[in-house]
Amino acid sequence: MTAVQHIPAQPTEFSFGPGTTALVVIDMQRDFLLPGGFGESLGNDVAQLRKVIEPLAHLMAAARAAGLPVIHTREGHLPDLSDCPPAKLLRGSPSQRIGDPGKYGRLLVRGEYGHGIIDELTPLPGEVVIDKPGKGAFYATELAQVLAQKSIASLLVTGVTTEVCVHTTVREANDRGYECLVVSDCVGSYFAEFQRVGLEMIAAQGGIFGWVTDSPAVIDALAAAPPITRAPAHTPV
Ligand code: C5J
Repeated sequence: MTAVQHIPAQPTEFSFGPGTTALVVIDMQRDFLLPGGFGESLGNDVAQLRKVIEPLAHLMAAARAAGLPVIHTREGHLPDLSDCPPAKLLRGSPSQRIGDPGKYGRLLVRGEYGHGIIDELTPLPGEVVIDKPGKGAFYATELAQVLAQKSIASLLVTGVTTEVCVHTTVREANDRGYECLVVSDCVGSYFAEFQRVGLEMIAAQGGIFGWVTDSPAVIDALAAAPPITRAPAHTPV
């Protein structure tokens, strides 16, 4: 077990054991971040999300250097869309729907180019990539088992979008007993207001389901952490 480290955060300092902490990178996929993907089909300006790439690349490098597991997620569906409920498939009036042919293959379909993680943040060999059909990374995935197997109790949460998949995942994680620190400059929204309020919601009410800080604070704490020794398995609730 490694010594507990502390990161300045809202609403209070975040305490974590580097040996029981993972970096989670949510849905940094071409479909959300490149023009012509699923995100743009919903009428969004993908440039809003691309601000996250550079700070997140630095944070991923720091996490890897410190020995933290980096766990990536991808939102998407089977080619026959059997895991995409009609409520999701048919909602709204997008210019294109999930499964339609797009600039990077069928939108939000596993195995298509657009479903892949952007080149700048490509997972390293051996890093876990969780494919999820929903917004939360725990729903219908093996994430809880992966975290238990790695003895993870705390999550540094990054990715897109702040108010949708990041929020849903942090809420799911909180209910399962994980302590979540959301890294403000490494999460992104298509909407500036949702970004601001989404972060405020996490840390409000004494940290109702998590903590919030920025990547320089996390990188400083990781750099100061002693070498990691792994703890026994954490059992999620
Ligand atoms: C959305 C996500 N926004 N990854 N997905 O549909 O947040």
